[in-house]
Amino acid sequence: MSQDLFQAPDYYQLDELLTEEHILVRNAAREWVKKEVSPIIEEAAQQAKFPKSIISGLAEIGAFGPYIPEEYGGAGLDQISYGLIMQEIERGDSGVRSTASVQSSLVMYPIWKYGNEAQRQKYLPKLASGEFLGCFGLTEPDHGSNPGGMTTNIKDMGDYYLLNGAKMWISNAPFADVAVVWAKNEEGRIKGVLVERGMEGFSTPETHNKWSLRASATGELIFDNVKIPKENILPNKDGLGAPLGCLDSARYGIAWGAIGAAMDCYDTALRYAKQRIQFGKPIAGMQLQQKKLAEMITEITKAQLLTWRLGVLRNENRATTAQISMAKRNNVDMAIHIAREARQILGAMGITGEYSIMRHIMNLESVITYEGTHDIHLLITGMDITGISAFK
Ligand code: TGC
Ligand code: FAD
Repeated sequence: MSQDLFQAPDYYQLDELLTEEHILVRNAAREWVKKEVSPIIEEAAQQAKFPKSIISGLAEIGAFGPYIPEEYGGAGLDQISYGLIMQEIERGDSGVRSTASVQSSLVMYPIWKYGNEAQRQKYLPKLASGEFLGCFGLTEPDHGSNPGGMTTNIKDMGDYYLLNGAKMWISNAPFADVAVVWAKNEEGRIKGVLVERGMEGFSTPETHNKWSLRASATGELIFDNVKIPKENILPNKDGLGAPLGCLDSARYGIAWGAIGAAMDCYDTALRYAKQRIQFGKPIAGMQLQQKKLAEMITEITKAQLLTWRLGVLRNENRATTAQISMAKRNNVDMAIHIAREARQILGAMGITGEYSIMRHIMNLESVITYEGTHDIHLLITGMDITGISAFK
């Protein structure tokens, strides 16, 4: 990839809405991405390899558990700092942000919120430092948008539980040390189960041939009569609301992350358009290209404002699931549109790995599907404003 010349757009001087701490945290993440992610990410994506070398750096910038209390190894930051870290990481690559999202909001969050003190002490510090990597198993081959229909199950055997079933499309599965798995008990109630690598009957085959999110490893989780010690059940919340609560936190991070991908595409296209001469002048001087660029910065600015406000609401514990859905849906859609337009501004160069845009487009095809599809989030908004569910 060409040298990383990224300059973040801030058209409405939104930095003035941030505290000194937000800016420090954001700038540290921004510098780290420039130094450690940009130089290696294109090759990692081309080779479809998760770049394990970045794990310790992710931990150092506070990307593993940004809002988890410091007593458990987290960074103890607020929700806006969490969002800004996700924005900067996804500016580099959505797959790297995925790793941070899963670790923080889908693994550390449920252990922190739904686990007991022994579980918190055992797992959280190791997850925060990157010594352990985790994954989150909700989706099944036959249950994606409808996770409540899951068939993965646990059976009480007296001294232990027996876990059977399978999960699919699980980020980080191939190398995760611990999996937070959602399974139904004999009463049909969904429980969180901590499954550790090495448990007999537990395997994690990798999913190959992805055209998207190639720098993130995806796999299955297969449970064939896995003996689960009773202390590995998350005791403090059950039902579908437990995994959905984790999704609120991860979807919020994605809303910020998508802005990062969009900013990178816009910035790349703007720089290219100013330099690329056709018909005797820079293409940035052509009305059609200006329309694209002007619409991009308008949409980025609207998304920045929406997301900052959502962060304030989350800091005050007032953000609703439906508000988070709106931001995830809007921002990912905004980013994928900007990426496609930016790609066109670069002409043929836009399809090469010399620039990040094509990789962002392909990544965003996963981001618009996972953590609730574009359509599911629209239905969540529809249900919220009408009071009528259109899912079934
Ligand atoms: P529904 O009847 O609406 O709700 C069931 C129960 O859950 C409660 N609830 C929530 N609780 C906490 N937080 C939320 N956000 C909640 N949303 C709902 C609800 O009150 C109810 O509680 P109770 O006590 O009455 O039982 O459920 P439904 O079966 O109709 O489904 C609703 C629907 C479709 C919105 C939901 O299931 C959904 O969001 N589907 C999308 C699935 C999804 O997002 N999967 C993501 C998998 S993880 C992933 O993709 C990780 S990618 C990570 C990466 O690499 O970055
Ligand atoms: P389906 O649910 O089969 O949906 C197919 C289509 O039907 C979609 O367009 C959808 O919008 C539409 N649809 C579904 N229901 C309705 C309805 N009621 N009304 C109207 N339209 C509807 N899952 C995890 O648990 N953990 C992970 O770590 C994880 N990582 C992922 C990583 C990647 C790279 C990808 C691609 C996915 C990952 N997922 C993960 C799975 C992801 O959450 C699901 O793919 C997603 O929830 C959609 O499920 P599905 O693919 O089965 O699609």
